[in-house]
Amino acid sequence: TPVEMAKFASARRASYFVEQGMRLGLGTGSTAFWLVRVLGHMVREQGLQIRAVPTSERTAEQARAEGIDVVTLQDVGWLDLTIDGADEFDPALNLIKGGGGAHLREKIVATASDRMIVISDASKQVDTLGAFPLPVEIVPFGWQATRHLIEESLLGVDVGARKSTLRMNGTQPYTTDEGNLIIDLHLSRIANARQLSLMLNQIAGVVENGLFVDICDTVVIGHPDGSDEVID
Ligand code: DER
Repeated sequence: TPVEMAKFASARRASYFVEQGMRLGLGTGSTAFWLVRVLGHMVREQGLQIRAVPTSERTAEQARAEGIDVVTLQDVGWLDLTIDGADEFDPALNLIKGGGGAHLREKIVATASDRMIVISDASKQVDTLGAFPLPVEIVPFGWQATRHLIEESLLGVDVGARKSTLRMNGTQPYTTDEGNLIIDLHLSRIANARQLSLMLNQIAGVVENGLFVDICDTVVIGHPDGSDEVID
């Protein structure tokens, strides 16, 4: 489909930044799916040698199946490059991530990298972050109280509408790879992403939020016709 072609085009262009011997962070989601496919091909057909740190169990499984050398962040300590998707990116290349429920490990891996490249399609490009629900990972202990504290904190910032939902997986609450829960914040526009991110992470029980501020270095946008554009 056109959207899959756009995602593939973005992943293919991003693979040009992968050098022999790199320690690479692998993202999570449907765009990162194509990155793992492209890298698997390069490993099997072109002798690419990389050590890859996945940002989720599902990316780890896919990467192993592709024949990619999967290691832990503990094994390598630091990464040369992380390539991951995003739910939204603004002109400053700040992101909302976490649509796929993996933003905690994604932010750990991205910030433990010399460079972060986001692979995306045009639907993720926004002037102002906030239309996409902002995921917040919280510990299960007393989660209703934590959710109430989050909602209360939003009264003090300019985010337009504000409603929170517990992310579900069928009839059960969704649990992350770390065994935590996710509260999705349905806002309208985030006037100050840095302020909101810092404020959310101060709340007891909050582990991490999906705002990536000053983390992404480059965004690659793929298009359905197979073309791509790189924004630094
Ligand atoms: O959950 C995540 O952070 C994903 O990377 C998300 O931001 C992008 O997922 P997509 O490539 O399936 O749109």
